[in-house]
Amino acid sequence: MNHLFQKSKEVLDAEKNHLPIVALESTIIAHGMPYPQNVATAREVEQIIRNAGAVPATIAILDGTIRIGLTDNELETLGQAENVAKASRKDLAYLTATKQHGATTVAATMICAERAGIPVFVTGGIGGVHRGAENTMDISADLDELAKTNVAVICAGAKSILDLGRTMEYLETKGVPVIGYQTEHLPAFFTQTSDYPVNFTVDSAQTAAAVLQDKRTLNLEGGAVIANPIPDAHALNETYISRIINDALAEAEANGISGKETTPFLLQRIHETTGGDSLDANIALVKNNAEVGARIAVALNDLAG
Ligand code: PSU
Ligand code: MN
Repeated sequence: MNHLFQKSKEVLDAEKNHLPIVALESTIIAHGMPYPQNVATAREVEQIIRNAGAVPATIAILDGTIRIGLTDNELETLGQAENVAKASRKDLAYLTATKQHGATTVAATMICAERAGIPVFVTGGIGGVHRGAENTMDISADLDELAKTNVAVICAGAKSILDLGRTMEYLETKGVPVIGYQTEHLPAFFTQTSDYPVNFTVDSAQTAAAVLQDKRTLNLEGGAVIANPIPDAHALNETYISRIINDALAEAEANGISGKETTPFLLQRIHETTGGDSLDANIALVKNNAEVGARIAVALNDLAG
């Protein structure tokens, strides 16, 4: 760690006491959910992690400092601010050098978590290969980060705004294990399943942790995806959400949306057209991921200790 980083007191105390720490991203707060549900969810997710015996570390850039762990007030600032940059790998050094705020994506959060010595990271969904990428070449930097940075990402799969088949192929090429948590298929965020099998299925947090531990012992660079389906009671109807996603994609194309704007635009449109159903689902799956991720962090910490 160097002068660009600052750990919260809670995180420093956790380190001192050898407690497991779980990293959390901030793009989901600043660009993935509307205010005030974004801040309320961020706080609840942190509490779920504490209740499971781990310590949360939400990661963001504030005034150019990479913060590992935020206070309640800082979460509020991030959730309310309208002009916080979406920070992926390419943006990190610019935002620190020019002393700006940044909300870290999965890719950037993985980098910061690895530098801070945190091996487990919980989010909602990862970025992936976008539909039509054979023309646009729009492939999220999250995938290449998973190829190089050794942090496990607990998520509910990826949204079907993406091309899930190509996303799986890309991860396979890069040697990133996609591990289903009590599921044999890649979950599609709003729905529990998809047409794409995961590489392996684990039934417990202990087995997931054992895989991560051996991956480290084998010195295998890169991360792992642990895909945890949305709880059944909160899953959306597949036909219904597919139609909404297709409409949002058509609208993005008609409006010439591209680059880093694409994902936030699609999330926002889906939220508007489902009248909040997608937001409820999103909140439920993130909380569920926090529960499972914290248990994996505890198990991994036990193995390492
Ligand atoms: N998928 C979601 N919600 C999100 C994101 C993805 O369901 O909030 C965010 C994550 O921060 C992810 C980023 O890392 O979008 C990917 O953006 P892009 O496709 O521009 O790489
Ligand atoms: Mn992109």
